[in-house]
Amino acid sequence: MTTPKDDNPATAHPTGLQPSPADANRSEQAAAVLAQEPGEALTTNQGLPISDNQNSLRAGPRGPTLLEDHILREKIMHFDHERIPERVVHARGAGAHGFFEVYKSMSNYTKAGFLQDPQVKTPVFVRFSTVVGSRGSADTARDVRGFAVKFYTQEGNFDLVGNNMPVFFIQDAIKFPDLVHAIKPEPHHEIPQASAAHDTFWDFISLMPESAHMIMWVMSDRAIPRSFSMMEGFGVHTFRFINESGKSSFVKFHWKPVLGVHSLVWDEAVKLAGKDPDFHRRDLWEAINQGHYPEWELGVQIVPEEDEYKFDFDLLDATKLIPELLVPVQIIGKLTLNRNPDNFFAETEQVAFHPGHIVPGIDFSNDPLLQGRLFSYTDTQLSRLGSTNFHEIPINRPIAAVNNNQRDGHMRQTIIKGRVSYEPNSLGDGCPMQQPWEQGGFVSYGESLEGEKMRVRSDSFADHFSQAALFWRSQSAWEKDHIIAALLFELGKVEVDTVRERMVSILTQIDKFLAYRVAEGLGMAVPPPPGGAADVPRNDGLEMDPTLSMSNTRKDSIVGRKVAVLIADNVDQTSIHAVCKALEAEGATVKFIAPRLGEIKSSEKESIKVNHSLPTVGSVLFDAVFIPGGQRSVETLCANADAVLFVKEAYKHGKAIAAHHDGTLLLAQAARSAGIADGAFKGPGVITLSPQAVNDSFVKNFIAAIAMHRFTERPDLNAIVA
Ligand code: HDE
Repeated sequence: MTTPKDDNPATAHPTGLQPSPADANRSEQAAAVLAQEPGEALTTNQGLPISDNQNSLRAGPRGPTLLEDHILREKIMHFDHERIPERVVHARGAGAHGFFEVYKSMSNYTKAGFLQDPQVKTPVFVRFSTVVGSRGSADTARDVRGFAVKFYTQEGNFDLVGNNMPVFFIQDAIKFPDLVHAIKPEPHHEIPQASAAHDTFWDFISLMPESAHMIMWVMSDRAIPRSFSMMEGFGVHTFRFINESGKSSFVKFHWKPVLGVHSLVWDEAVKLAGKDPDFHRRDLWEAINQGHYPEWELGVQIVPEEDEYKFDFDLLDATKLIPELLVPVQIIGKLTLNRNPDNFFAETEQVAFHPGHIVPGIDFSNDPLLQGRLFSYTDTQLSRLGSTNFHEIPINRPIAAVNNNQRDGHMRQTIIKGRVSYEPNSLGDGCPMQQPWEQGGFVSYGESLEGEKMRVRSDSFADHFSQAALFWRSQSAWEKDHIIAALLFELGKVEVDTVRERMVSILTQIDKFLAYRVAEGLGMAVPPPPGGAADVPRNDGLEMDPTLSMSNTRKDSIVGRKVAVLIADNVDQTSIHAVCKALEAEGATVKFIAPRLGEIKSSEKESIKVNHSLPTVGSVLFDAVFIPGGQRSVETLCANADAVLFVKEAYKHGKAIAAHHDGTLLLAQAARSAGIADGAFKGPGVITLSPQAVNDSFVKNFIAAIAMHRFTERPDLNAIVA
């Protein structure tokens, strides 16, 4: 419905009110919008068409607003209630729709319907999240990432509510509120937001040696992923698979990203929090819009029930993983995200996950952390979504039929006919009826249990350091350096000396060299082991597991990578054509960055549309940089501090840089400004070619360098000021 067009101001408003002089002064654009062809009517929530959405109803042009204005009151009342409580943890997230396909039937292990037929595409909704920060915090904070998948299967919804790290801080759910209180902003001043670098967190952690393994993961670059599509996912707990004949095996779930596992470096993460706090959610959104659908393969580690006690750790302990060297991950299917949500609130915010949403063929283990979660998630949806009917919100609705005798409650949507709402009944022909296992009913696994009722932690949960040490030993040199730097940052922010000392004392049990380096960086002596003079006894098991290091991940694809091309007027167009076409053909995104917006004229007099001006971006938003030739273009860039910083910073962050012909001058300028006297960056991943035309090997070497992700081992990195 549009405002009626009428030249006579006296009759222009159907309300009968005179238009105000302000109406007459509206900008031309606003007038054009108001004058557009009739379209969908603007209405109240009762469907009443609205004739004036610009002015409230008042007594005369300058008089008070009338209480009678039901349209104003409805609109403002709804607005006042737009916010719902954010999730107590995992408040900040981004979601997407997609589908899951199993590669081969898993019927030997599980009767779960969605794991049987490779022809079946099971719809999914996935929500990624940070844990600590509020809804408005930055994406790139050092944190665990939530990786929650809702499978809408024919047998009901199955939620795999996991994280991007395979272990957790605590072994028993009863410690979860303490953990979260410790890591959230300190309650007296609400500082710091979205960060673990403060006293209460490290106070708690230093008193909870069971968190040692998880701390190693959180201090690694896994806690600052490059992209949601470049991180792994883990179900964390041991679950059970149960096949048709009732045989059970233990199972751990893994998501393996098709693009490999890649991270940011800390300086990038910090700068991104300012340059683009939405870095991860934007990356996901754009990848899907561009058709670069993020994909993960589903992997399972299956342990026969009879092998439950075969390991030197307990399968029920969520602070332990099963090393892939001991039980290889079998890849069984693929998840593809191919559709962005239509509405953030309706879908991503209102989606309600629950590890207790399982299907026949999948069951819980007795992991005490998992058992506690089974209570928490329904309870939290009640306070967040306000009603026991949250399952009726479209994003939460199963595609499987829902038939039961639950009734009424706030905001009930389903209108159930008939008078029968109890069971057993005869008036409704006994429906809905219980279903036996053979007909698809869920039957809990009949595990035999015996024991005294007690509050106790099993002795088999006692070794807190072996796997923390295994993780440390499995890291490459640069990963170890980054863990040390993270600990120095985090513990350096701690104000209470005794907390720092306790924490370094825990590190002595993981690795002596690690403890020494951290103690040295904090300006303190290496403290004795926790609780006294002797090291804590433990079982060291494997020397290392290569699957724990990101150095060993896939490095042959540039799909989803973003490449900045630095240009100014008179840039050489021919090299741009050759390089950019090849990059895009490999799935990378190319953006032209110039000192100003608008169009740049190449030396061949062609126009190039600028995507971003230098002051609005930074190298941290990109994975690689290409500097084409063109003498005057490069001279302009050399005189531009933002352009020089762009290149210098990209080098410092280990990114691939290609410079063609005169473009090498900007490289030299950046190196000199970084304090490298001879103007030559020393490390790998810098591809130059001068002065001949761009050739195949230049382009191929650049693509191979981008696929390497980061050259963190460049020898001159630490000397560079950027
Ligand atoms: Fe959660 N967790 N959690 N958690 N969790 C929530 O549920 C909780 C744990 C995880 O995108 C909450 O709906 C307890 C482990 C993800 O909506 C809450 C314990 C793992 C998400 C809750 C844990 C997770 C949540 C907050 C210890 C990895 C976000 C809002 C016993 C396996 C899901 C909500 C989304 C969310 C409780 C530990 C993953 C309060 C009590 C371990 C990915 O119910």
